[in-house]
Amino acid sequence: MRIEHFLKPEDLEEALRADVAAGLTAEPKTLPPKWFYDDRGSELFTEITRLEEYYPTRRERAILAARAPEIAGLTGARTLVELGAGSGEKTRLLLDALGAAGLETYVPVDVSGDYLLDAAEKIAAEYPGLEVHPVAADYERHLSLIRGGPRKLVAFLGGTIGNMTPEERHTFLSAIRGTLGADDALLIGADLVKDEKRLVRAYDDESGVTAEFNRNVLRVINGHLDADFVPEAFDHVALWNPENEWIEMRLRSRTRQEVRIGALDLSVHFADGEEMRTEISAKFRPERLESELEAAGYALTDLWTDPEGDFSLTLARP
Ligand code: AVJ
Repeated sequence: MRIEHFLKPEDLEEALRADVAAGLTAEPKTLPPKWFYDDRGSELFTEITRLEEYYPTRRERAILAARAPEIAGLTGARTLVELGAGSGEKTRLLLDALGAAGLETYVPVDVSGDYLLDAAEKIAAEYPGLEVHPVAADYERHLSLIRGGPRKLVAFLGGTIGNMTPEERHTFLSAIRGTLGADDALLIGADLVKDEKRLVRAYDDESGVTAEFNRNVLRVINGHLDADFVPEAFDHVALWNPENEWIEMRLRSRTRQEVRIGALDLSVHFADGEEMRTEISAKFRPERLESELEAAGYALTDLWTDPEGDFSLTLARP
């Protein structure tokens, strides 16, 4: 199997350098969540999805298990383009249903080439007759390059849309819209606004896995940019931001400290207790999903939730 590459390893390193340089010299400091996911970060995220407190993954899986055949019937998709292709259990629910309804091609898109090829080869082996075309790309930058014939379904699952600000969502949804024809559709998984205690617990679990996941971004920077962050010198913080209706993860410096980023020739000062934002995870109301989709040129045609009303799956069309 061949991967189509729009991203070279150097491009990723360059993007990391630019993000870290900008984020650590900003006031307040920030780091984008996309850099959590090296091998260790991806393992930690998988562990998170199994935590009792972290409901989104199992809720989304329940919705897909119940609705995949309906989605197949409504879209009649011949190509599935999956942005940020995950490890696959949820993908398989979609592939099973779409496959029975005439799916021909699966295009998993992800930044991490190695992982992607592995996952794609497994799927190709399990679904004989399905064409699998993995694409290594940054779906925020290379959307227009991603192919897919007529009747395509673009899926963006997992609630990852919550990592974007409203402005970023508008840009992203509009860019996808630009690649869709009249018979195409967009499927989005989004977490819903709910009781604050449950939300915070989901991002600050008892066993500290999310805290380790959060600190992992510092290890990624150490490894790739010759930095000397001491991850243990930062506390994990998760809080609900009610104005923006998003969860924020932060790292709070336990002391006054200097960190050296060798590859950027940069020294960064942290005050005692200084907080650096590492992720937003927006939670939605159905009205908001509908209005944002409309503003980006779609009609929301279906919105499903799990029986508890925790998570949503939305089908939208041009
Ligand atoms: C993979 C982005 C959907 O926002 O819930 C899990 C990442 N962060 N715990 C989320 C995450 C902390 C997750 N997404």
